[in-house]
Amino acid sequence: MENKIYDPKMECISRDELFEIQSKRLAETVRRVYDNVPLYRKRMDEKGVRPEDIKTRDDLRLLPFTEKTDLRDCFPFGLLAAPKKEIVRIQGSSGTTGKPIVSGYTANDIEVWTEMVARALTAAGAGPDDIIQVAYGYGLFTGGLGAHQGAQRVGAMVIPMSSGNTQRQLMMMKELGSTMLCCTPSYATYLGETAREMGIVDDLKLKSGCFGAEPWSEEMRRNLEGLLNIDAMDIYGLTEIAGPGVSFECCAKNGCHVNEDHVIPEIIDPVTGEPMPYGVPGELVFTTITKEGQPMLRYRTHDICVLYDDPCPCGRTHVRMGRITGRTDDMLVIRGVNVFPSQIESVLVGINGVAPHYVIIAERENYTDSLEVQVELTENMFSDTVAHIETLRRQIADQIKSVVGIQCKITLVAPRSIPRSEGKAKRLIDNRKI
Ligand code: DLL
Repeated sequence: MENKIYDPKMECISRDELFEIQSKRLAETVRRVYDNVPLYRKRMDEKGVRPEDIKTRDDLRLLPFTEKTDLRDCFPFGLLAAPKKEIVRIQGSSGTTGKPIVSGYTANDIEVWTEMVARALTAAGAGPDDIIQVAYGYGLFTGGLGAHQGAQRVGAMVIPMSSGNTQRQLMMMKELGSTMLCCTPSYATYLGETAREMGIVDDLKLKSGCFGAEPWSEEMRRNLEGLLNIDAMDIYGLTEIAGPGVSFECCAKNGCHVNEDHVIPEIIDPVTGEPMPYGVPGELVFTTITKEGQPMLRYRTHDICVLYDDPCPCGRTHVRMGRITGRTDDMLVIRGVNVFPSQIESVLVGINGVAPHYVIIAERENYTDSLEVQVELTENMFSDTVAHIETLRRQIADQIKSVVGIQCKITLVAPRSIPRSEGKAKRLIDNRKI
């Protein structure tokens, strides 16, 4: 059967042509959400904006913003712009509380997303001769299935390993001759180090990889490229907009090209909400312009970066994002998993024996992130037996794992030992230098 390969023409069209396409698709999206999503209709009515006011891409600034809290408040289906029977897939990621935020995809949304990832993999050198090992997690998280679909679209052979099980990953990588790897950069580093320890790096056929889902640096790239003898490319995305492939790096390795025929990026001043020019750092905002299931108007990612519109030597005309240099909220990305301190707090308040005083400490050692939660014991618990305290520690660790999705180190400390603050409590200490 003929393999359906995407059309690369769109990535190199002139900025003027792109403007026309974006304007048309934006107007259609606005009409669609106004007619089908009560929240958007209400927000636009409050601003006095009618769908017909949105004629070109430049009218974007008239539209209201959307926040992660809107997804939580409308959970699970309140933001759907298509009938539920047209939704063929749900993906999700962590929200600010225990509840995940979810996104519904129509069959066409899956097609578009697949194409976006296929572009990313192609830019990283993938083609039908490749064997692509997907070591992102499969499930609600978009990494595994997203990379998988894109890899199939370029005609490659896919190994759907999912994350973890490092020895087995490396055995398969060696025996099947994987040529590309898709996973978080921290897990790739770990795989590389383990492969070095096992002395099998020279037996591997890897040539490149698409790494994302968490912030990483040029230093981390150099280290990873050296460990595995590969080209390490960045890939960015978020569940609310599509998943991986919202933007991706090309061979120039100078920022991630945003798939601008499907999403419109903006940089805004995080305090005033005013749009900022290219080249100035600020908060990244996306509007989807081809999504049917759950379109997003001016979605505030809270990721901080810069957009560049200068020409790229690769020939793609879509603007590029610089690396994510921080967040405007307190979300942490730990080994690709989004963690909000409020999720941890929601677990702690429901547990007897600990006081509502805690600190969350993020560390990065050997390019791998870890989280420690220090929690104060109550006076009563403090004088209990060591065995009871250990049971409590394990209970906290298990509950946090089930809500947040990652294992944290739990340290139980004496009553009143966590410094009290006179202002806003400093509950988060991020010691990572990214
Ligand atoms: O992390 C989607 C993804 C999967 C991207 C696989 C790339 C590869 P979420 O779980 O919704 O989706 O988390 C999205 O992760 O807002 C960023 O803060 C962070 N993030 C994702 N990719 C990158 C990256 C997926 N390349 C959140 N660099 C985003 C820095 C990233 N941060």
